[in-house]
Order: sequence, then structure tokens, then C-alpha cells
Amino acid sequence: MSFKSGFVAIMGRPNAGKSTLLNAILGTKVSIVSPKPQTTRNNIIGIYNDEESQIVFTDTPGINTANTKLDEYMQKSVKSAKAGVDVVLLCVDGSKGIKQKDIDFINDFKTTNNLMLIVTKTDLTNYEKLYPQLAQLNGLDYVKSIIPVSSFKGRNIDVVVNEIKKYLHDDIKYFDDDQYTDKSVRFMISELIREKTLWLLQDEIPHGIAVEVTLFDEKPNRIDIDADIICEKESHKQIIIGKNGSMIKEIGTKARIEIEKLVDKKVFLNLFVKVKNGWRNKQSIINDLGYDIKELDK
Ligand SMILES: Nc1nc2c(ncn2[C@@H]2O[C@H](COP(=O)(O)OP(=O)(O)OP(=O)(O)O)[C@@H](O)[C@H]2O)c(=O)[nH]1
Ligand SMILES: [Mg+2]
Repeated sequence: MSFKSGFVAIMGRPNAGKSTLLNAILGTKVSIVSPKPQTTRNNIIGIYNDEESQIVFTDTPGINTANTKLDEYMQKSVKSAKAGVDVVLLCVDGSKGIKQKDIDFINDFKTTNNLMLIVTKTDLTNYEKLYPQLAQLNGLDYVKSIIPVSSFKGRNIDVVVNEIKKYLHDDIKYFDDDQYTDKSVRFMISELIREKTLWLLQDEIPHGIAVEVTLFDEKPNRIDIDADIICEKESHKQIIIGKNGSMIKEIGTKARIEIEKLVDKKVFLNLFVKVKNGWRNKQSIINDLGYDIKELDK
């Protein structure tokens, strides 16, 4: 078989399991994951390579309404990811059953080229429940394939990759074999810290958190990293720090373990909490934090 390459966007509602699917396809963590919706904020490229193909995936934020300037950035990211791709994987959460509102949502993709429906989290349901639901989707004649998967169990992940290969038609390598994302190490570090805040803090707070790496100093035997955790309110700052600093310590420990895996070196991580009132609606701040809507037009 001759070599083939191409581009794929992973799309769907918040929390549908898009980032987990990308990580499962690549066999490595490029995109952070949490039980809270709107975890992913940027388009994140993940590159899959095997002997016969290179597939350039883009993980996207969940499709939602935009209430803040940050949301506007996220929704524009989703739209821009779709342009010019060879395949769109539309993720639908299979664990709660497929409802009419899911079918209405899928119908919005009627005119999308090479649309595949990926029914996620099938380990949380059983086939007796799932199959009648999949049957409802069979009637959607614009859908190229419907693939039930479990990223946790690795179920049908190879089927997704093999299906995609049918629609690839380029024959060049867009990225070197050893590159698995477009994102910088600094970006990955800030995301890993943000991921820990999503897991450890109460619902409302993490949505107003951004993380900025302010120092990355590589020494012969360790890396010193400073990062700011930016939040929206003074009261949130206290919660992030926790009693006697217990929460920030836990965030730091959990993040450091993963950062050490990423950089393959010992890490000294210093976290600071800063308040920037209502930053999600302040254009200059969100631009500085890497959510610059103008960048998406380039
Ligand atoms: N049981 C189970 N849970 C899953 C699976 N895939 C994802 N999840 C969980 O579903 C939640 C959301 O997963 P994400 O991958 O962050 O979802 P997402 O679509 O990227 O979410 P946003 O970035 O917020 O739009 C997390 O708690 C995951 O652990 C799966 O195959 N099985
Ligand atoms: Mg995500």
C-alpha cells in the first residue's frame, strides 16, 4: 500500500470525550482531559504516524454558545479547525443514550465532507442498550460511518484509524516522525497545571482559571519552572491556595509528576496565584494568555 496523509478534525459537544479519543489514538497524552465541560480551549494538533500513513488530528473545544470573549475564541477555534480537513470525527457521548437533541446536533453537520460519528464511552453502557440507539443513526445518509468506541478500553480505536485512511489522499509527510504535537513544552506544562485545577477545585472556579509559565530554566540535572495560576476573584484565590496552602501544594505535586514525565527530567515547580478581575472578558488579557482570536485568521 502506498503512503497516505491528511487532516482530521475531532469535534463535538463539551465533555463528549474528544481529547481522550485523541490521546487514545496517539497512545500518548497531548490534550488534557477532565470531567468538567470546556476543558479544551485551543485547537490542539496531534500527529499519528505508522508505516503507511500520517494523520494530522486537531482536537477542538466543545461546541457551545459563547458568553465571554474567551468562549468566542473557543467557538471560532472550532470553526477554523473544520476548514479544509479530509475527515471530521463527530464525537457523541454514548454513555447517556442518544437522544433527539443529539440527532438534531448531528444534523447540523449534514453538509460536512466525510463525516464519521464516533459514539464514545461505550464501556459505560451495554450493547443491548447501545445497538437500538445506533440504529437511529443508521438513517443519516450523509454519515460515512458510525463507530462505537471506548477510549478507556481501547475498543475500536484501530477501526477509527483504518476508516480514516480510506479518505486520505495526500502523499507527503507534513511533520517529522518524532513530532507528535504543534504545541510548545511551555504550553503543555501550563495545560497540565490547569488540568489539575479542573480535577481538584469545585465546579465554578476552574472555568475562570488560566495558567501562564513565567520561567523555564533548564539546568544540567533539573528544570526550574515558575507558573502563575490566574483567577477571576480574590475569593477564588483563597480557595486555590487552600487552608495553609494545602490546595496549591496538591495542585503543584500532581502537576509536577506529570511535567517530569513530559520533560523527562527532575522539575522544581513554583506556583503563584494572581487575580485578574473578569479576565475572560478582557481582550488584551486573553490575547496575552494565548487566546488571540486574530491568530485564528492566519
Ligand atoms: N468511562 C469512560 N469515560 C471517558 C471515556 N472517554 C472520555 N471519558 C471521560 O469523559 C470526560 C470528558 O473527557 P474529555 O476527553 O475531556 O472530553 P472533551 O470532549 O475533550 O471535553 P471538552 O474539552 O471539555 O470539550 C472525562 O472525565 C473522561 O475521563 C471513555 O472511553 N470511557
Ligand atoms: Mg477536550
